[in-house]
Amino acid sequence: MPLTNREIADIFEKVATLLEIKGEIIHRVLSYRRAGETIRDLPRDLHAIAAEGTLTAIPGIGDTLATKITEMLETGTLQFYEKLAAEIPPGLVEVVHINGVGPKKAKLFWKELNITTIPELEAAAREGKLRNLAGMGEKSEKKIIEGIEALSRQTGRVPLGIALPAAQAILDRLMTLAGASEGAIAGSIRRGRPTIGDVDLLVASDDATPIMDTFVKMEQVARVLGHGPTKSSVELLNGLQVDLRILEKSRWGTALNYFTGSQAHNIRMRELALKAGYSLNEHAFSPVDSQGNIQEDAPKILCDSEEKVYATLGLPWIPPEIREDSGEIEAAQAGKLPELITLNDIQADLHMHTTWSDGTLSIREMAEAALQRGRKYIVITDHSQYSAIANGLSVERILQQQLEVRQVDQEMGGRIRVFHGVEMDIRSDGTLDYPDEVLEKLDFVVASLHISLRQPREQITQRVLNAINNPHVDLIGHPRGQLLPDREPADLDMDAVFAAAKEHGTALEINANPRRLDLEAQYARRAVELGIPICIDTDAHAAEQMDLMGYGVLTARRGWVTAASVINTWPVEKFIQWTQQRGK
Ligand code: DGT
Ligand code: CA
Ligand code: CA
Ligand code: ZN
Repeated sequence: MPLTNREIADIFEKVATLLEIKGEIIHRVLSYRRAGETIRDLPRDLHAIAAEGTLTAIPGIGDTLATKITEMLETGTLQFYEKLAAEIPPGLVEVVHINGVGPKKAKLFWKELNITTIPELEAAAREGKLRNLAGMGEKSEKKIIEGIEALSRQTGRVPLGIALPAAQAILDRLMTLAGASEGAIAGSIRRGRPTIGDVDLLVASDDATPIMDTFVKMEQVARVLGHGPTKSSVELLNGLQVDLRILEKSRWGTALNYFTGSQAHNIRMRELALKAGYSLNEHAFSPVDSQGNIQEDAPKILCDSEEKVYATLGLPWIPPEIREDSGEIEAAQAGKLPELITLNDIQADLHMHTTWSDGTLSIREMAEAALQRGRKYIVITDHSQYSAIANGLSVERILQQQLEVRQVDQEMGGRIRVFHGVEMDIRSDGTLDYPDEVLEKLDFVVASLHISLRQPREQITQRVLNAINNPHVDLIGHPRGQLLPDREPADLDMDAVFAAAKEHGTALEINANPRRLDLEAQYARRAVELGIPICIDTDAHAAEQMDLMGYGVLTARRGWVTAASVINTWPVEKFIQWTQQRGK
């Protein structure tokens, strides 16, 4: 079977890691690693590019790498990799990926203890055999065990921010075809889950064949996993699996409802249907007798809309984001579904960066970009001094920055208001990165954890509490510190965080960047139940990142959040009033 882009990317990345273990110069290591990353994200099939003879036009691919790609495309293997793998056990590539192990340690374990796989390493660590090696100790041994445990929790799921645009592009393409009358992304994407297992697409049409044929032949398809008249599955070049189902328009409602899920929600729906005398599946409501057997000759109820599916059960339509069997059925029955926040409710963005720290645009440019997107006010929140790699602001620089913010605010002439804030680090030792004399000069203070996220629960929770307890801190940014798909959140005592935030009226963020989506929905829901204000912020470092607000709104909707709880839905007067009440 010919290699896909992803498999070729994997080989290059393995080569990079093996070279690194070998002690090869970093420049060479990086050229393979970058090539791997580039190929993984490439929107076109390498076979097609090679056939055109334009491999070297790919950024980072020179003659040497192009020759290697050609070899893999033609033979399915790479001699250079095979030779390396004979020299250095390829299982070490996995070992290097463990948090707390790098190439040097992997080599040490291999040379000293002949460890070449993760299970061997785990056994050695649990038997206490690592702590006596050079540069190791009990603490680093324990860290490796934790790293292995974290790795085993990894999911292979894809962030929503990658899956949603990919799914939308395919759907848009299919909807241009004649005969496609309805189309939707269903499954976990429609429910706005932060990570996605596979993509589920639905199209309504009376003529499925040409749509199916187009689907399996799309340029971004790496392989066809199944190709049938009503259902096909493909794997994309980036590894994502996409299922497409095509059905008659008359069954659109039941199908969309079924394939949106969640499975738990579907089960509840089926139970309600049975109570009403029907068996419900993706095709129809079918009348059943008292034993629950389908009465084949009785007329079925077809639903061409989801509204009709819910109405048949005496329910109002339930927004997909809350279809998790976590109270939505009961709320619908009681007529108490929340009016969930929408993107249209968003008036402001209270967390963003400029060239003063690690952003790419000036204050003025960010203000213009936000204005273009219909924002009524923004807060400039660059990094504080502790974030040296992000060019964080010294006390002197942040005071200087304030003059520029005030000037831009003037220049914008009321079309958009521009406020001055900061994203202040909560340092590893739990102290805040600026003294109160500085904080009290700012309009809005975000405090965030950026480093030492693996501290024990008590210690890291105390850091966040220190920030909340400071009266100048208005918002905790990306509170749990997770990075999707696989970086675990910090081990925070969220009950303690909520209690403190409630006591001080401090807001908690839903960071809309799809790598974060933090707070996640279940925590946002709890916060809102407790009356804690929420901010949905893009944390933009560039203009386009302001367009990611929708992911934050989806996450909020999953958390049953209504506009009233979200500070940046408020008009600017109310925002100013709120900050004044907090002593600004
Ligand atoms: P994912 O792909 O893991 O991110 O999550 P989903 O929710 O997209 O799950 P998926 O793709 O397996 O199936 C899509 C929907 O189809 C799912 O949300 C509910 C429905 N479904 C699939 N299998 C079953 C099942 O065995 N029972 C029920 N009740 N519904 C199912
Ligand atoms: Ca799915
Ligand atoms: Ca699926
Ligand atoms: Zn930030």
